[in-house]
Amino acid sequence: MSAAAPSLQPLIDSLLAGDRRALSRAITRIEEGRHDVIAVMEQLWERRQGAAVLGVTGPPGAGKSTFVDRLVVRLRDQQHRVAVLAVDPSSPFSGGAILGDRIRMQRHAADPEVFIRSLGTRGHHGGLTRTTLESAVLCAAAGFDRVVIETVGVGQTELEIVGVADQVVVLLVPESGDVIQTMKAGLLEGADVFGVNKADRPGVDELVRELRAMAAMGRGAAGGEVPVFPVSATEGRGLDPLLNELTSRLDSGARPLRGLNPRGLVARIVGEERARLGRGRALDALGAGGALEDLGRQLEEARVNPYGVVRALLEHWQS
Ligand SMILES: Nc1nc2c(ncn2[C@@H]2O[C@H](COP(=O)(O)OP(=O)(O)OP(=O)(O)O)[C@@H](O)[C@H]2O)c(=O)[nH]1
Ligand SMILES: [Mg+2]
Repeated sequence: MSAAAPSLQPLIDSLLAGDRRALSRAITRIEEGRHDVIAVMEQLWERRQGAAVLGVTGPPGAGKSTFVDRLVVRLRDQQHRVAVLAVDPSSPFSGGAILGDRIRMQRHAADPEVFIRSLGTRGHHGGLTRTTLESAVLCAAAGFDRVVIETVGVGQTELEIVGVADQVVVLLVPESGDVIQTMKAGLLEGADVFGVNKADRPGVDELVRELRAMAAMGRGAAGGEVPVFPVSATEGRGLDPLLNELTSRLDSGARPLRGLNPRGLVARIVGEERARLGRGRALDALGAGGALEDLGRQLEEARVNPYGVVRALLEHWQS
């Protein structure tokens, strides 16, 4: 095991001691795509053991945050330390907070055993899957043994984001009917449990029937039939059966990072790092004292065609 850069050791030590600010700072480094994250991850990877990751996904406004707030109450009742990561795939910048999520989970803000963080990617490296995975592992390393990931979406791509989760709850509402029609296959493959939220409104029974029929025909993420629960997250109605199902699944059969394809992960990270190194080499070659410094200068003065310079660089490396 290689140690992280010495300057990072205090951050890692604070994180391992459960310090939420250190955890948040470490996650920011992930979002920024810092190179040193790899050494940090290497050092902390084994610490994911014992933590369970729960994905909550569904269309915008389905009530995910309201549900997560209730889920956190339940997990805290069970003495778990809970981290909530709210992912917004539509925005590359998290800025640290999504207002609605914060408001709906406000009552946990003062609880030192709860960590709430919005997650974005600055778009340079890795993308959201890697950001989510690495942040979840850091939460586990900081002693949060239940990590809840809230993410918008019902399509295959969005479900990939929670591919790192041990259990995935897909939360739907009657208004999302059209979405369901187009997303059936992806929905079923990605879900362990369906919640049909806003059951205090009309239209829920029909959607529950439709989902149950769909679930009976296919296989969910874990290979079994996916249970469907009508709930009202705001009123708390019908929530207990769903929460019982979820927590008992997490307690008994959590499979850390179930959806992870380790070969794919390594291949992707190596690709990213090589690209980064390649960029560095190209800049060196074109910079002061570099083999192609003259070309770099001409590029700056717009006297050469950039694509011609790319060709020259590639030829330079091949020779
Ligand atoms: N009637 C009713 N409204 C609900 C229920 N659950 C949530 N809502 C409302 O739906 C709105 C959206 O709730 P959120 O919890 O923010 O939904 P979300 O899925 O997290 O939304 P995004 O993160 O923006 O995608 C809020 O106004 C909630 O009060 C419910 O069970 N019944
Ligand atoms: Mg939300």
